[in-house]
Amino acid sequence: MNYNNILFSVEGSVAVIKFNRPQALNAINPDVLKDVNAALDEIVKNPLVKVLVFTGEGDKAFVAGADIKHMVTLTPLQAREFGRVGQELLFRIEQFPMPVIACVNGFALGGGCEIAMSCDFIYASEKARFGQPEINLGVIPGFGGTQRLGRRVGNSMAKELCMTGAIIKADEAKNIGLINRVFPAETLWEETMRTANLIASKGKTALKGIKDCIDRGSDMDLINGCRMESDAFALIFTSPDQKEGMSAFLEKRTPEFKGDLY
Ligand code: DAK
Repeated sequence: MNYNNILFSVEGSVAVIKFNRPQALNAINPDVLKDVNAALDEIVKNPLVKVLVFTGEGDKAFVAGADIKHMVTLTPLQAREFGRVGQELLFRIEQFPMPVIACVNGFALGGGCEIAMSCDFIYASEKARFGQPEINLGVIPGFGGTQRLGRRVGNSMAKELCMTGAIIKADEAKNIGLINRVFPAETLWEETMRTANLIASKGKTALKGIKDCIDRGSDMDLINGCRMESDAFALIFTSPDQKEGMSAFLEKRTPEFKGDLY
């Protein structure tokens, strides 16, 4: 399928969605949301894909937010619909049945920071900048920023960032726990793909189990979370990956994971 607002590719077992409106610093409008949803549809139909990476085209931005030119004239009902569609997409990314990495190459502001936070983890270049500057436009975050930021960095830090609209550098984002790692701009892509390919060499069923257990467990008490983990653990014993992984260890060879319960 051809896309106007993203670049979509599959490199081995890794799918890459690149936001591609560099003239507007990859700002998000409804057409971008449609393109991303369509690419996600393609990925779920492709059994070879095991990891998804989001990044931005150009050397300046991941996504500089929702498109202000689009939003300025919205009626309240249109604004609610834009927010609803965006939030649904971010839930979809968060619950996507494979690991999702945000490779943040520049500005990740507003909706861009929110998209990155819906990914499983964030790698960033030293040039990356993060923030929820909606307050400077007289509005509040609308794609889940008031909810996900506090879950990542604690409510008081989230309040400070959302209330000041401050734009922070990658090393500060790492210090507060918003992102996992910072790399020089020249090596960010290579390092991201190295991790993506490493993860893609693991078993798809076990990867999905880890993602589900960590995400669902964070809303549970410890006992129920551990019970859920036991059930997920048991389920993996119906996958050929469990036999393959354990047999390969005992036979002193590299496992070849092919199983897919999902
Ligand atoms: N939207 C549209 N265009 C944008 C943009 C954006 N978010 N960010 C940048 N651009 C455009 C600029 O207008 C400029 O276009 P031209 O003037 O050349 O036509 C071009 O990209 C280059 O930007 P600059 O010339 O400004 O570049 P600088 O290096 O000087 O500055 C900057 C870079 C990232 C600091 C600056 O562009 C900036 O402050 N951008 C806005 C960042 C921002 O405020 N982001 C948050 C947007 S609000 C909701 C749903 C969602 C949301 C809210 C509610 N519901 C409906 C419930 C989400 C809101 C947001 O994300």
